[in-house]
Amino acid sequence: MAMAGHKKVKVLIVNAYFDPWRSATPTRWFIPRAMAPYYLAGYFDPQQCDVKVWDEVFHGAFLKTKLFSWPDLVVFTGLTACFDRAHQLSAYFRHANPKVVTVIGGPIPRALPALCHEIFDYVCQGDVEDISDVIADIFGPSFIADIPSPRLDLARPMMGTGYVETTKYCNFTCSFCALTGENRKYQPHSDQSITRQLDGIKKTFAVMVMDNNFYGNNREDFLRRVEMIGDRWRQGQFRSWGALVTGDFFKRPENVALVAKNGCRGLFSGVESFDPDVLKSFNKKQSLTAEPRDMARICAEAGMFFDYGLLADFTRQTVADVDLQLQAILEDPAIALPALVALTIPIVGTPYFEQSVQKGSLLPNLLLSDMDGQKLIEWPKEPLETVAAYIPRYLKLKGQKLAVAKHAARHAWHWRKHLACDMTALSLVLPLQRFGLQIGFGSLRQMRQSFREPPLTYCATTDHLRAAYTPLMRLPAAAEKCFKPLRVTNDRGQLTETFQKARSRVAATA
Ligand code: B12
Ligand code: SF4
Repeated sequence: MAMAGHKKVKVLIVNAYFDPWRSATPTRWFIPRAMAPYYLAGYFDPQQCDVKVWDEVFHGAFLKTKLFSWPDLVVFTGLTACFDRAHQLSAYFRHANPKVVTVIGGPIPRALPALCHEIFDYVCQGDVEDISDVIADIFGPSFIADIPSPRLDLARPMMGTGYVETTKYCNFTCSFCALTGENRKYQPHSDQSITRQLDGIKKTFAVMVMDNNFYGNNREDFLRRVEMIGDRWRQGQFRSWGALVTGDFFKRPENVALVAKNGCRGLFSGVESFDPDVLKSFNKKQSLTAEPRDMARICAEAGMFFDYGLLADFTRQTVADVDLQLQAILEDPAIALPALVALTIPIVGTPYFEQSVQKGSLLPNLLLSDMDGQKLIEWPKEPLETVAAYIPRYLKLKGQKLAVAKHAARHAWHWRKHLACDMTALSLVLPLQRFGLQIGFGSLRQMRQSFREPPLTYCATTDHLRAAYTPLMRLPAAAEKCFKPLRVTNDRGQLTETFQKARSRVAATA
C-alpha cells in the first residue's frame, strides 16, 4: 500500500484506555504518563507523515466521531485490560474508512496474540523499534525517520515533567507482574538513546525516569546512567529528577547519597505490602529486606521525597489486616500516604494468573476489562459483600478525608528541615490531589459519557458494563462483535474457550 505522491500520509497513534473510575475526561495531572505513543511517533518521517497522538489517559476517551475517518494508519498501544477498547476503536476507524490499516503492539498482543491477529492488520510482538518494519511494509522504507527520536513536541503540555527511559523491563520476577509474564530481558539504553531522549525534553521543571527498575543488576551501568542524568541537572536543564527503584537499592546507603548528589529529589518503590507473608507469596523478595519507614527516612534525610505503591490481596488478607496497615500509615507522620493503592491483579500471562486459574479463585463471568486493579476479581477470604463494601475506603480513603488532610500536614511538617520548600509543598499537595475530590473536566461528550456510567460496585460480579460498550453510532451488524466484552471466565469461574483461544501463540508478523 505504498502511498507515493505529494500528500502526507495520515497516522494516528492511540493509547486505548479504560479508566478504572469510569471517567471519560482527561487525566492530565497524573505522573507517570504513557510514553509509547510518542516513542512510536518518532519512527515516522515527519516530512512525509502527518502524525497525531491520542492518549485516552491524557486526552480522555476518544469520542471525536469526525476524526474516525481521518487516518490512513492507526497504531494502537495500551494496557492488557484495555484490549476491548482497542477492539472498539478499530471498528469505528474501519467503519469510517474501510481502507484504514490497523497495527497493534505492546501488552495487549503479547497477552492475546491469536485474537489480535484476527482483528488487526499488523500485530507487533517486539519493542517500539519494530514499527519501522511495519512502516516500510505499508508505505515504503523512505517513510521511516532518519534518526528516530521520541516526538515530545506532540506530548505537550508536559505539565512541567519530562520523561526518560534508561532501561527496559526488569531483573526481578515478581509473580503478579506483567513483565514476569512477558519474560523479556532487562536491558539498558545506550548513551546515544539516553542523550537523544534528554535532548528532546529540552528545559523543563522536573524529569521522571520511568524505568521499571532504575537500579538494576549492573552497578557500573547504574553509575553511568546516574552520571548522565546528573550532568544535565548540573547544567541546569531541570531542577530535579525522580526514579522508580526496587527495595534492594536501599541496602547500600551510598546509592541514596549518590542519586541525591546528582539531583534526584524523589524515589518511588513498589512497597506493595507491609505484610511479609504477602510479599513472599508475590515472590517480591527484594522488598522483604527493605522496611518502608526506613526507606522514607533515608530518603528524607537525603532531601528526597519517598513515594510508594500498596497492593491489597483479599485472597490472603482480611479487611481488618488491610485496614490496620492503612490506619498505621495515617497515624504515622514519618511516612507519606501511598502514591498508588490497588488490588492485586492476576494479569494475563503472569505466574499469578496461572495460579489463580489452578486454584479456581477467579470470579465467574469475569471480563478482561475488569482486571484493572480497582475491584474484586478473585474470591476473597471473607464474604464478597463485606470486602466490596470496604474497597472504596481503601482505594479512595473514602470517609477519611480529614485524616488524609491532617496526615499530609503532619508529614510535611515532620520532614520540613530535611526537604526543600518545593518538596515540602509537594508532600502537602500530592495526597490531597490523589485522595481529594476529583472533578473531571473535558469535552461535553466526554463529560456526558462519564455522567452516564452506572455507579461502581467494586466487584466484577456486580459491576455493569461501561458506557463505551454501546457504540456511539449505528454500525454494520459485522461490527457488533467488536463491542462484546472479552470474557475471561464462564459462569463457573473457568476460563472461557474464546479466551483460551485468544491467548494461544501464533507466528508473529512483525
Ligand atoms: C505510564 C504508566 C501507566 C499510566 C498509563 C499507561 C498506559 N499505557 O495507558 C497509568 C498511570 C494510567 C498506568 C496505570 C496502570 N498501570 Co501502568 N505503567 C506505566 C509505566 C510507568 C510507563 C509506561 C511507559 O510509557 N513506558 C515506556 C514505553 C516506551 O514503553 P511501554 O509502554 O512499556 O511499551 C513497550 C512495549 O510494550 C512495546 N510497545 C508498547 N506499545 C507498542 C505498540 C507498538 C506498535 C509496538 C511496535 C511496540 C509497543 O514497546 C515498548 C518498549 O520499547 C509502566 C512501567 C514502565 N516503566 O514501563 C507501567 C506499567 C505499564 N503499568 C502496569 C500496571 C500493572 C498498571 C496498573 C494495573 C496499576 C494498578 N495496579 O493500578 C494500572 C492499570 C489501570 C487500568 N486501567 O488497567 C504494568 C503493566 C500492566 C499491563 N501489562 O497491563 C507496568 C509495566 C508496570 C509494572 N512493571 O508492573 N500505568
Ligand atoms: S520489581 Fe517491579 S517491575 Fe520488577 S518484576 Fe517486580 S513488580 Fe515487576
